[in-house]
This record gives sequence, C-alpha cells and structure tokens, in this order.
Amino acid sequence: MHTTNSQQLFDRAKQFIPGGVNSPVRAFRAVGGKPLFIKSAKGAYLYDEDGNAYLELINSWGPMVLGHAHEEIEQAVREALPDSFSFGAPTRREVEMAELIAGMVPSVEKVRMVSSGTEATMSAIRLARGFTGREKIIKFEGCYHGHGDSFLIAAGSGAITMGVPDSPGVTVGVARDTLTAPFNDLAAVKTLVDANPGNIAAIIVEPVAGNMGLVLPVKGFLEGLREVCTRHGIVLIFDEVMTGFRLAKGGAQERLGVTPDLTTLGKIIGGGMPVGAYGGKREIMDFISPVGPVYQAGTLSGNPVAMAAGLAMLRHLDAHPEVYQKLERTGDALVNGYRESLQKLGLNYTINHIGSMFSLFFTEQPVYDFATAKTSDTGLFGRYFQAMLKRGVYLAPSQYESLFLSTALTERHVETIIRASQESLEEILVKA
Ligand code: KE4
Repeated sequence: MHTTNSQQLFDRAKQFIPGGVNSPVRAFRAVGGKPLFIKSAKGAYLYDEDGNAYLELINSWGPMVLGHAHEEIEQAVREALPDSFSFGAPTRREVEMAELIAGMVPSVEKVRMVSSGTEATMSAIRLARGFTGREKIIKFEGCYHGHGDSFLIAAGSGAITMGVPDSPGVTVGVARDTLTAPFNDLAAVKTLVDANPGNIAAIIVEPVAGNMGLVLPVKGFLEGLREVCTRHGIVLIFDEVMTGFRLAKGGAQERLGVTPDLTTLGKIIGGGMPVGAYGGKREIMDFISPVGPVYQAGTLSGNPVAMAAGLAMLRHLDAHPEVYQKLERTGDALVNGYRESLQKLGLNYTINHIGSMFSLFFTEQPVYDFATAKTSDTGLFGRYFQAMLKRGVYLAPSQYESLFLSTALTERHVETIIRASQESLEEILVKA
C-alpha cells in the first residue's frame, strides 16, 4: 500500500491551509503519520488518492449513518441541482424539514436551520441567555459543542486531541461566563447553581458524550439535570449534533427518556451536506429574530440543495425504523467481538458502547468522565490506529473520539474489523 499521492497533496496543502487541513483532527497529529487524502467513498468504504480502500468507522464523524453515496440521498440532490443552488429566500423544503424534525425529535416544537453544529450551539446559548436575561452557562469537561468561544473551555474532541482544551483567543470575559463541571457529577452542578443564584442561563450537555471518546450518562444524571433546570428556571440544552437521529429516530432524548428545553442538531440532519439546527419549546424559540429580540441569521441557512439531502436522509430514517434495529445488531456484534478478542489476549481495556457508537479506551479504568478518559495511553492508541490502517481499517484518528457505525456494514465487514483489531493488538502489545 503506497500513499504517494496523499503525501504530495499534503505537502501542497500545508502551503496554503493551516496544518494542511480544514479541521484539526483530520491532521493525524494524535496518531502520527500523514493524513490520507480521500478521493471517493461508497457504502462502508473510503478510497484514497492512491487507490487504497479502507473499511471505515468514522462516517464523516457521524453524518453517513446509511453509508456513503446512498442512492436516495444522491438522487434527491441531483433533482435539486437544476433549480439553482441558493436563493436567500424561504423555500418549501425548509417548511417540510421543520415539520419533519418537529415530528421526530420530542423536545422540538419550533426549529431554526443553520449551517453547522457550531452555529447551532452558539445560537442556542445566545437564545438561552436572551430568554432568561442571565449570563452564565454550565458545560461539562470533555464535552465539545463546536468551536464557539463560550465552549472552548475544558473542551473535548479536537481541542483535547491537540492538548489545548482552553484555546488562545478566548477572552477572560467570555471564559468567566462558562462554568464547568465533571461529566456525570450532579453534585458539582448543584454546587455551581447554588453559588450563582439566578445567574445561570443554561446547562448544555452531550446527553451521551462522544468527544472524550464515548462516555455514557450514569443513571439519574440526565434526570437530575432536568430537575435542577426545571427548579431554577435554567434552560436545559441537549447537544445532539452527534446523537441526534443516530441513537434513535428522536435521538438520545427519545432513547433515554429525558426531554430538554432546547436541542442542537447537525451531522446526520444534512445527510453529509453542511446543515445544523436548533429547536425546542415554542415559548423559547419565539425569542429568536424576527419574531423575538435575540438575533441570529445565516446566508445559506436552509440552503435548498442541503435541505434536499437532509430531507432524503430524515425521510428514510423516519420511514425505516429497521435502520435502528440494524445499527443495534451491528454495534452489538462488533463490540462483542472486540470484548472476546480482548479476553483472548488477556487485555482488560475499557469499551464504552451504545447503539452505533463505541470507543475502545487504552486504559483498564472504567471511563465515566474526562479525568478517567485521560488515563488512556494515547501513544498506544496511535500505534493501534496505524496498525489498523495498515490492515485497511480506518478509525477516528484520536483516542478522544467516538466511532460511528453505518447500516452499510455487513456481518463480513464486522468479522474483518474484529480480525484486524485482534492482529493489531497482538502486533502492538503481545509481540512488543
Ligand atoms: P460542527 O460545527 O463541527 O458541525 O459541529 C460541532 C459539534 C457540536 N456538538 C457536538 C456534540 C459535536 O460532536 C460537534 C462536532 N464533532 C466533531 C467530532 N468530534 C467534528 C469533527 C471535527 O471537528 O472535524
């Protein structure tokens, strides 16, 4: 397997793009080596510029839940193209999209389309502050809500991967209005709320955290946040950019039975096109301009081509509940295979798993928050990543990212991945 073309493209890219990539985690900084430049993808496979094929478990960091180049979604985009790409005026598809989201996501009575998950979370926080007249927010260490200034405090995903969870450029003024607590630590939240009476606008949380690797809420954590927010008039925001439409048709809030006041969405909602959204209670959403005083806008919000892709994706998920049964079966088969493999090798690494999301942590500690996730041996993870890549399996290039499965994965694919993982672990551990 040679990667000459990728390497040449990377050298060119670094001349004109910071780090040669348009999003930091793609640079392979955490796993060593040079990033692969992907030319195309189909089903469960990526194909790089040198013609190498990879069975992949990123799916564009979540969106491609039906696998790559799904016919229904591609056809919907083809049909939209002749009508021009963008009008900057309201369209029928945006109405259909809003109706569909409101019908699928329990907390959503009204919704505003934007063009990324970051835009969705930034807007939701501004809305919560405007609606409550309060200034502070609470987020959780290791959770990532996009690159908005308010969120780059103890952030996960690429921020921790780069080892700089608190980014330069975020002012002291902004940082002091973001309070942080350990994920799963309800007592810490209550202490923060009691210490800031009447001044906390929102608590924003990934209901299932995917940006420190996958970390599940302990029983009672989300329910406790719901109760605290209801009691203190704090807006509870579920950031379901990753989990939305993936863990269930109605996302984590449907699967786990806790309903927030606002929900932020992205990834799957666009079927691979740049789409984000935030939505929730009518009385809160009607605080958004032009009907309310909180301003938010976007040139390409509700873009007709992106809406065509998103509508095709959500309509497919809405009409085919068997998609979720398949994702559960595939997730169980893969994780069971991983567990058997670890047992055979006498390894006691932690695996966190829910539905079509999972993470193998290179630590023997249970992983239930940022601090325990950081006990992982990231150097070992890097060697595992490269060993898997050599065997044609492409994982997320960071210990602090969840893996995402798609319905394009077959039983044979699952067996291939498990075999590659067993061989990779042997290569980096047992034979070392
Ligand atoms: P975007 O702005 O990247 O569309 O969404 C930001 C975001 C918000 N909330 C959650 C829970 C997220 O996971 C994300 C983005 N996720 C990362 C992967 N961990 C995107 C990949 C990247 O940064 O390149």
